[in-house]
Amino acid sequence: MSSRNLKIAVQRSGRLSEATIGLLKKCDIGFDNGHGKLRSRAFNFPLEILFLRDDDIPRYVEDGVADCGVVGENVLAEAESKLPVAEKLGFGQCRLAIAVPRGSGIARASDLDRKRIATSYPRLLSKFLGELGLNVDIHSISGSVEIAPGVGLSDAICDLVSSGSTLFSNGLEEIETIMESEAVLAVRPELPEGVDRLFESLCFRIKAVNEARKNKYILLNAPDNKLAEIERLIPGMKSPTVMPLAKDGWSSIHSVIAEESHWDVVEQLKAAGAEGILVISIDQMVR
Ligand code: PRT
Ligand code: ZN
Repeated sequence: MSSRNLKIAVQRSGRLSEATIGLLKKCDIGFDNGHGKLRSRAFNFPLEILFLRDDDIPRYVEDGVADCGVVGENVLAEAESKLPVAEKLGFGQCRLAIAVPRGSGIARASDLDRKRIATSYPRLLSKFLGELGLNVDIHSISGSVEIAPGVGLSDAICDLVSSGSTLFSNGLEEIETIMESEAVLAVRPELPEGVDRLFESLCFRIKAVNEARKNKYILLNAPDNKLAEIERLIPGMKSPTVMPLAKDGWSSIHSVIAEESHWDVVEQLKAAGAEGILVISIDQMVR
């Protein structure tokens, strides 16, 4: 048994909070995340959850107050954090981009020389512009970056974009992407003995949940003379399970298929003679 709990830092309230809490719950880790809580102890896994502002998470992990944390790659990069990333988590996707007012005549990064850019990401922006040899006036502001050109503070902005609707509704258009980002699980490089095993168990569960999200379980009935074609469509993890039905000349087939293409496969299965097709979500999957 380990001497103490594993401690994980998560965003208290913001764009990553719901997905992070959802991920831990899908790992069957139960805890109370009641409103305004700053820390919580899981009841069925030796885990303590610290709820923090996302910008503080790299520092808390580096200082060892938390052992690991869920945070955007953009935050780690802006903090110039050297923390290793144990898992990419597949949510919180966005990009850090430079945008300009539509019709400004600024079409590419090289047009930004001697211009003013407002951003909450001054380090990443200045590194990007420095590599291009551009001389730009960076205004570091902490929020509402998208209104800066409209109020005359800057000629361009550098901010996170996901759907693009914020840019659009502020009359802005993207001209350059500086980095792509998603939420990751960052970890302290040297975990104490015992805590390292807890962290491995947590990663094992997270991997199983993420793998499950990308796949579906499929069951169907098929006439035996169509089995070969149907097995080719759903090869599964090793091979599909084929079991005879009580009705002569028919079999039941079980397999796993990729979530992203499952509708196409279901159509092909139907066309190939399959019947009674059931598609079921998987909670956890270990290859
Ligand atoms: O309070 P705290 O400091 O914890 O939160 P925060 O306000 O600093 O961060 P928050 O909750 O806004 O974002 C947390 C993390 O979510 C970011 O660090 C990114 O890793 C990730 N993420 C993903 C985003 C977005 N998508 C995103 N679209 N973070 C911010 N935005 C903002 C963007 O700044 C802009 O204002 O959403 C707007 C653009 O969105 P679209 O959809 O209109 O393009
Ligand atoms: Zn923040």
